Amino acid sequence: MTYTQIQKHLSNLGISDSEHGTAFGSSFISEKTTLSSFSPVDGNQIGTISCTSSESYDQIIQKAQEAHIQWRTIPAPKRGDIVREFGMALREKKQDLGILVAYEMGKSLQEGLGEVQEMIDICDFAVGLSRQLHGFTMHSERPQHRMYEQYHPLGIVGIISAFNFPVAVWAWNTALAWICGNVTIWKPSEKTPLCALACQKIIAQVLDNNNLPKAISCLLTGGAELGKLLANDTRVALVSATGSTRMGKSVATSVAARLGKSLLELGGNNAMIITPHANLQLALTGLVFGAVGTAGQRCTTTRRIIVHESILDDVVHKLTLAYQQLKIGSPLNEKNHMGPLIDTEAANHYISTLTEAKKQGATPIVEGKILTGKGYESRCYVSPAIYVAKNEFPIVQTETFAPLLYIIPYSGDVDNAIAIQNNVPQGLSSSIMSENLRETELFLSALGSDCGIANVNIGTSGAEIGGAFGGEKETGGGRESGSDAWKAYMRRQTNTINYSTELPLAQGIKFNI
Ligand code: UN1
Repeated sequence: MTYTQIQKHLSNLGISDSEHGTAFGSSFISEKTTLSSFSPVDGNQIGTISCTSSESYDQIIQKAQEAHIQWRTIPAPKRGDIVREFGMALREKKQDLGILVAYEMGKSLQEGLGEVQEMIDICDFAVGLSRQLHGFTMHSERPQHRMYEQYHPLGIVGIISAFNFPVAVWAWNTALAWICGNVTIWKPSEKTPLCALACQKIIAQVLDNNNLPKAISCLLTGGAELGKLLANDTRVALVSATGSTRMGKSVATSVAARLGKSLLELGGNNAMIITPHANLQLALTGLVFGAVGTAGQRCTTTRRIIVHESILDDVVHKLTLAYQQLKIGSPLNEKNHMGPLIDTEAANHYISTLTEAKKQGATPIVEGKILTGKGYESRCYVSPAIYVAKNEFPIVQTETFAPLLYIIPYSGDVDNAIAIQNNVPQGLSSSIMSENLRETELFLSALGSDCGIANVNIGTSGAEIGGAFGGEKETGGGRESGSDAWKAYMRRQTNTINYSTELPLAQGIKFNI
């Protein structure tokens, strides 16, 4: 795909190379500071966007509060209708937005389109959910009394998202937040501001077509200071943050200090266990996609494989062969399996991690490096690495957001592999490759994986939107996307109604006056 072709798709999304408005898609910025977006694909500057000033931040919050007053009075199924229209608009723009995601973030076009598909899927899910925001009813201990629970909107939901899923993670949050009657304020990664702007323009058009306030969906552009503003702002009822554990701890601390709500989806250190009962062909496919897909920049990326010693040589041999077949290059060329890392800083960090891993005692099986030459001018392309390591190495205990896979051998029973898999601070995704029921059921039991996601005969990445998505321990404990994750976006109220002529007290207490 040529740059001229890419530009055509950008202009279909209303993105020009110098964008000046951010909040509500129109000019609203008073500070001069700007953010430039560079593509890791070819190093080109794609566009420049104005940053939100603290003055405009306050105006955005006020507009969002006003919009919420109107939005919360609209019945949930009608709010669902708006989300349906958003899903339809995304279907129309799928190709354009998928290309922008691939070009600005650097993931393969297929994955870029897949990300937009996740947005469409969550919209469909949210539309159905808009008629199912159910609460329980209970039997009261008092005669002629009725008790039930209902769910109400929270107000403003702040969303902090990362560069690696520049559009889908926002959509998981917003689609649910909106049907629940909230308005949203999005602080996207400063590395992918144009993806955010394109999404904002699509939803702004849908809101406009329906004569609804555009501030139902707000956008902040700029650096980490904006995330901090959201975290400290008592007017923001819930802050949903996706990104590093370091960022999550800072958000969680600020939100907790004001007793606000937070929903955290942070780092993973995901492992695949391969037992002697695994179908190795299946394991390899899931493993290679899990380790090098999105150039190792998914929070669900497979970072460790825990392999039984009896099959270690076979796995290493097959994996090495598979890595030799990998094609690395422009993610817009569908022949390539792996595109670039997000920027040169990420590439340099990858290389210094490889050096550090060797220093700590890890042995390279496949060595990683920064690629140079034709097609690699952006200096963001790297080759993936496989190192044999011990789980207790400090470097293995941390998340490196790059295609570095550690092989950790285990001996004896599957319990030993499970103990290794759990012995890290993070708890997002996990998987076991085995056709032995005793092993797989143990892995899924309370004695098994301690992660939020535990898969059998599937890799660690590529979760469907219908399940609750998130993890335990340093992953933050939040759940986004499917199942009953919507409850995090609402406040629960218990109602007790007395339709008798008496006032009996609970617990049988008598209080006569
Ligand atoms: C993320 O990397 O933050 O499960 C989200 C997956 C994707 C979502 C990843 N559906 O790999």
